[in-house]
Amino acid sequence: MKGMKRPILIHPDPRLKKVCAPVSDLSDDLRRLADDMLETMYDAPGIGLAAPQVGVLDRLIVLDCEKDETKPPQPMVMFNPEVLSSSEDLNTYEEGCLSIPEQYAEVTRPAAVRVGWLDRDGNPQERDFDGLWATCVQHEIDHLNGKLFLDYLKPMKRQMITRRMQKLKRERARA
Ligand code: GNR
Ligand code: NI
Repeated sequence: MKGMKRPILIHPDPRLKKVCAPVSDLSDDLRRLADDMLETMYDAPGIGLAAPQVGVLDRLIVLDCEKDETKPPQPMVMFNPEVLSSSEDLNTYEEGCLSIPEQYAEVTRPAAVRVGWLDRDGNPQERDFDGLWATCVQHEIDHLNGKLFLDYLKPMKRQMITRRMQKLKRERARA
């Protein structure tokens, strides 16, 4: 159950722009990857993580948006997640991304979504999400389609953040 921490890719990286491949057989390797992603997410800390953020181009996301530390954790593992329907009403959240550290921007998305996926045993699941869970699951599914929250911003702001990240990566490479 307990996974190992993996390094998180920082934008810009070509792997964060790829459309990820559907998972066909749920192997032990894929379940281990899910455990590693949860470990990496909790360690960061973050509320979600998509496989491409650790360099694996498979359709797998993990999330836990339970913010109340007095409640038990609610880890979720979703293979091949799909938005089945979206509410007409929208919600704006200040989003961040573990692949774009310390940069935040408001993004507007459907306030509620119905999502279908395969759980870690390969059983199909379907559930409605709202609030932070709805925002997070949409943010994670975007990652599987090579999309970052930056893609919703005005070009000027996107370029400013991308330049900051290029600088951060140069500095990290020197250190
Ligand atoms: O940890 C995260 N926080 C967050 C806050 C608002 C909207 C989306 C997110 S997801 C992010 C982790 C991450 O980068 N997942 O891909
Ligand atoms: Ni992200």
